[in-house]
Amino acid sequence: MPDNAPPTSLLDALRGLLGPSGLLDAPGDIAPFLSDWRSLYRGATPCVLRPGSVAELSQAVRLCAASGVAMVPVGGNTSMVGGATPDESGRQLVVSLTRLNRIRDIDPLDMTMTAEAGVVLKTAQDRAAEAGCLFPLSLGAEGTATIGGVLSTNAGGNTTVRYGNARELMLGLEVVLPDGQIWNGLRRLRKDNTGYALRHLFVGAEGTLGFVTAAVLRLFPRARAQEVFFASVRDEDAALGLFRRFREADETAIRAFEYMSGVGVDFCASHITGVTLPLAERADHYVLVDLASSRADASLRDMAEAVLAEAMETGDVVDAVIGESEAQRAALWRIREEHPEAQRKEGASVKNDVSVPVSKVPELIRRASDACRTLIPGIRPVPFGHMGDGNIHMNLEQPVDMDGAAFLARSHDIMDTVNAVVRDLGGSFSAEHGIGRLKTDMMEDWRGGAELALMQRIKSAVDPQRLMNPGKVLP
Ligand code: 2HG
Ligand code: ZN
Repeated sequence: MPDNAPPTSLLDALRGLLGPSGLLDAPGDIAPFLSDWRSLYRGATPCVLRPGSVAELSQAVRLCAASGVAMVPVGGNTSMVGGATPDESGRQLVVSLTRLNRIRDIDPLDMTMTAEAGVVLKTAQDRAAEAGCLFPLSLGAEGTATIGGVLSTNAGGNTTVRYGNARELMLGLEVVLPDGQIWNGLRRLRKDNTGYALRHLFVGAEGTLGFVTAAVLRLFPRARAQEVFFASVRDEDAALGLFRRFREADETAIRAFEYMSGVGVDFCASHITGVTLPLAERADHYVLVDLASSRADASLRDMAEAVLAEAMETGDVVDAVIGESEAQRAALWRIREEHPEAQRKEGASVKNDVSVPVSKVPELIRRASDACRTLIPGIRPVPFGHMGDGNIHMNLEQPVDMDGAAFLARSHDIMDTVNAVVRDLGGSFSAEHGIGRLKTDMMEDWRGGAELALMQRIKSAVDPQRLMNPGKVLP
């Protein structure tokens, strides 16, 4: 682990290179970079570098590498696992890429967009829409998360079921390597079998192998029809059954298929202004389905209504509401998107971002909930998320009468309990949020042996001084 403190000469050289707007060292300016979104960690750093160009970043990295000083890349700082927070030593330099925020190119014929790392995800979506296209990656933090961050973490979100996760939306990359070299792999080719696909190394590496500075992203035809509905369902199996019905009716139409528990929706209705249950009766299980088509006729609505009617006849779906306007569709989505905030307002909670084969989702929810109730009586399971791709946020809320800190002290027991079920079902302990700092100690157990040894060798080959985001991903 590198532990060279940044010498004053390095800081002076960086200040000279980046100018006053490119190096923040006032306590008020660096404060937002010292803790993560969930406030799990509190780190220290002498300064935050904000290069204004890829060339500046490259030179800054060369200087840091020459002094053996560690660097922590950060985009929108929305990591759920402390992936972009420096450690407590005060020796790691934070490098924010938010000034690299140009969309370099949009090509509606190639269906590609070349965007720099600091472009906010929502901006990328909007710019694609202005060009008559769709950039489909969509997640709760899209107003803050950046392209560099979503690629570095291989973010998934709501639309993975249809469009894949960030990796599948990336055709080419530009990277500043740990020694400062710039690798320009910004190719926009659908076919390019020319040796190892190096771009895939950096996606999901969480900044431990270098800085993603720009990417060629895939665009899609924009939707001309959209239907969003919110339904109460009999149980978890009925939710999965509905997914199957839609898949059989038109697989390409399903843009998102999200599950929510009654408890989670109750939290949203009580804590989030403007959110109310859009159905007459409360239920224990709900789904939100987002369908889209590039045809502008009524066929999508007809299909949705036919599938719903069929599922209501069998009792799988109890009740449903279809959004009749853009505002109504957004209001239905809000019930789902406000889950993290509602959970936070309700009290202390432990997050488990896990995945299992889609067929096992109902069993995961039931078994993990029961096991946690046995572990801590009164605990409130709040499973929600991306049922259509097998990624459930198997979150647990503290018992009403338990002290929040005492509950959080049991975090490891809770995670172990959920993970035992996940492992038994052939799943993963981290589906879309990554490893960051929070889950490094699970890597040995889950990915040990040849797999982790190979990761360590790749790390040593690409970053021999181990300067890039130390303490993240690899134990
Ligand atoms: C979501 O799907 C995010 O809303 C956050 O991945 C999940 O807060 C969570 O556990
Ligand atoms: Zn999620």
